[in-house]
Amino acid sequence: MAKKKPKTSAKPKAKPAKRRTAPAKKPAPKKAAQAKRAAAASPRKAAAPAKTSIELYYWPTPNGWKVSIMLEECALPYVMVPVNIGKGEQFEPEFLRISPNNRMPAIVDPNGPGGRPISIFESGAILQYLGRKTGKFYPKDERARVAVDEWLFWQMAGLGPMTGQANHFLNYAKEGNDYARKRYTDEVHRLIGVMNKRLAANEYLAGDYSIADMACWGWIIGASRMIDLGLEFPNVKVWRDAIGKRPAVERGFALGRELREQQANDPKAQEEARRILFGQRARP
Ligand SMILES: N[C@@H](CCC(=O)N[C@@H](CS)C(=O)NCC(=O)O)C(=O)O
Repeated sequence: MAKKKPKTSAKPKAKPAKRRTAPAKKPAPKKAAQAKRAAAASPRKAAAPAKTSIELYYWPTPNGWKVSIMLEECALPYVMVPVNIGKGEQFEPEFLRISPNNRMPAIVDPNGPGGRPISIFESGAILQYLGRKTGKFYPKDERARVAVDEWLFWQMAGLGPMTGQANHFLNYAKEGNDYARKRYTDEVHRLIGVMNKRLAANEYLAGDYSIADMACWGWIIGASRMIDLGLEFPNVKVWRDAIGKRPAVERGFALGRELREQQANDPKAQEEARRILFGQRARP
């Protein structure tokens, strides 16, 4: 992950000023390299004043894109802190203090409730928080908000996990797993069918364009590799393409792409990533 100490921790009582002090243990060259990487990935944000920038702990995946897209849509200043999950950076104690589930994305907002820092893990919780904070893409009206929550939770509990499992069995654990492969690809097919019906009479999943659409979009990009949307689910294809053309979505989707590509082109790094990501059990 981040080769720097997070500016804040999950402990809400510590003073922000203290948390911003440079960590003595961290070697300066690594910090500089990381800052350079983050700046290269997102020059506009890197220039934002440190005191107001949200830290986005991130790796370019469908769950990461949800938050990079929301930050871009809201034009919030942020700094991207790479968490290389293929190298195991999600297990570093500094990151676990923010995200105890050893999963990215996570954010640290120096201007949280009451003007104090707050850290948040779980992409759905982050989207809701940013929606409440900015008043954007998450309606205040209770009925409209419930509709957004329905589709957001549908993604969190259904589309995301099922597509993730289907991808695992299709691409990483093919041998002798016919049952699992069928079970998860069927379920992805069913879920996208539900979405296709919803989008037959609605431009977006829940009223206006919202965090529910942002949450689903990256997963539909992934599912597009398994299913021919144009052939089977044309409404989802129209929705996917329209959202993909939004400039903020293009920027959020591009964030850190080069980091992922480096890894994809390195067979050794891929092997290490599989060893780290698969077969995780509780740690002491
Ligand atoms: N429910 C979590 C899921 C996050 C998640 O699964 N992140 C993956 C990458 S897409 C991760 O960090 N994996 C690291 C690991 O498996 O150790 C969320 O929506 O934030």
